[in-house]
Amino acid sequence: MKKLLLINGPNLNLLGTREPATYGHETLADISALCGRAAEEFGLTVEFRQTNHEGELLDWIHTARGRCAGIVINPAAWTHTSVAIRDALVASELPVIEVHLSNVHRREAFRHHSYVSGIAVGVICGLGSNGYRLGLEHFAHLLGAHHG
Ligand code: CA2
Repeated sequence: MKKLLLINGPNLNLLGTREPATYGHETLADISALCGRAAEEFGLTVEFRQTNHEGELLDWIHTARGRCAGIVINPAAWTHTSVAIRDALVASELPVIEVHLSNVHRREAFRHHSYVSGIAVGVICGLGSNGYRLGLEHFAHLLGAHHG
């Protein structure tokens, strides 16, 4: 089984409780369940996590090296601020797919720049929770995992 680390940044624990016009009605638990089903379908295993603490996210990226085959990340607001997350992702030497629920390019100018996109295999944004599923599907292709 190919294992992926799927990590979510700050405030995403609030999903489904506020700002549904921007982020939809699904909770993070709903998205975790969706990713679990998609992983099974694509012959992958997924560790799905969320944190509001940047250092914790960095530690998870560091320990993914040698243990996981790739990283799917929604860095949330840290997308636009964190050189540290970019550096940790590079140091992991793992392929990275960046996911955003909303289309950041239709939103405020400060969301148009990402520190992660330049080192990612690809970026999916604006497709809601389906973006996570598509990210996992792409990893299944990249890693040659077998659909079940
Ligand atoms: O669209 C995305 O997935 C974002 O990564 C979400 C971040 C935002 O800062 C990025 O620009 C785009 C914000 C996540 C906060 O999530 C909330 C969910 C419900 C209520 C409040 C915040």
